[in-house]
Amino acid sequence: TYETFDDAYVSVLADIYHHPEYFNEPRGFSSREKLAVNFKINQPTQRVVYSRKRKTNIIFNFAEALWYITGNNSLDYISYYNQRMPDYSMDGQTLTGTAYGTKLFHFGEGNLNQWQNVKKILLQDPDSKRAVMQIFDATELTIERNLDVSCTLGLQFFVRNGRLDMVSYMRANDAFRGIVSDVFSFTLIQELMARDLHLEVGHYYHNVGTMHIYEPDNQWVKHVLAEERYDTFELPKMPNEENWQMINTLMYYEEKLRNNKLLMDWQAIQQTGLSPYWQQILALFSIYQMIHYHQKIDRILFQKLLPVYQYLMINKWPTVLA
Ligand code: 5HM
Repeated sequence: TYETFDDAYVSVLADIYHHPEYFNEPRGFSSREKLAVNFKINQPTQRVVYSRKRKTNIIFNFAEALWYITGNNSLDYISYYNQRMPDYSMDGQTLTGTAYGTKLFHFGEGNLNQWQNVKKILLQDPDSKRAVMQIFDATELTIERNLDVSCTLGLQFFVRNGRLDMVSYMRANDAFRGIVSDVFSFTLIQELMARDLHLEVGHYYHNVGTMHIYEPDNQWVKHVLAEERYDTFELPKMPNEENWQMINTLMYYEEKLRNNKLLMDWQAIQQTGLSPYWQQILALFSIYQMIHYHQKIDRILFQKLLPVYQYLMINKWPTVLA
């Protein structure tokens, strides 16, 4: 059990690195692994790693979580935030395994909205043990040379002691890279579901079939594990309000910023009708647009970011922002 994800990350990474059970090469990639790894986080809202060496990309984290939450599977969208995403796409337009949002909101042939199903079940029977959103789909293994098979099997929600706990189940997780964005996105989904149900966030439980580190990352992992203790921050909590409407508005502007059709300063962001929590995320996207398109950084806007976001941005893009 750990208080925050930052605590869990360093400890699990060290354990896989120093005490692997197996060395092998699935699909030809050398790695070390441990099977059936799990941990619990007491404060799932504290979902960021603050390492100076393994630099969290807070922009990608929010972009990916919102990609899931809005049921999007577009490669265009996600590759603007991460240039390596096209490597996983079979058709150059969508992602099939990694685009969990399509699974959550449009599952299978029946186009099932699993979010609504789970919400309904928990409203009817808060003690339920059936509130599962399935992600991995058996048909993914029947596709020849599939580049993108869901690593996540599913997410399970529990109302316990009046709070919303969540358990995630993954068949495979990269303990150095993938886990950082996975835990971020899953716990944000947990927090959004908690708000939907008017509950506080409870615990988060992470369960993984194979937790591994790829061999080319070994040197870098060693540096991260040798790092002195660094500063940590407090992330803001999602407010109790019309979050779906906020997300809708946020993503309306996100599309314009991503396509460089609009520039937004602090004043423009305040006039969107977004609440402060969501304004901060729009401000992050606006600054990322300036970085991505090599525009002059709006220093006033940057100064309006919460200290935690300023820290993460400078850590990731020191030469552009310092
Ligand atoms: O051969 P396989 O399909 O398992 O390769 C996918 C790799 O991406 C695995 O190492 C898995 O740990 C990592 N991964 C992750 O950690 C992939 C996804 C995408 O679903 C993810 N987290 N969310």
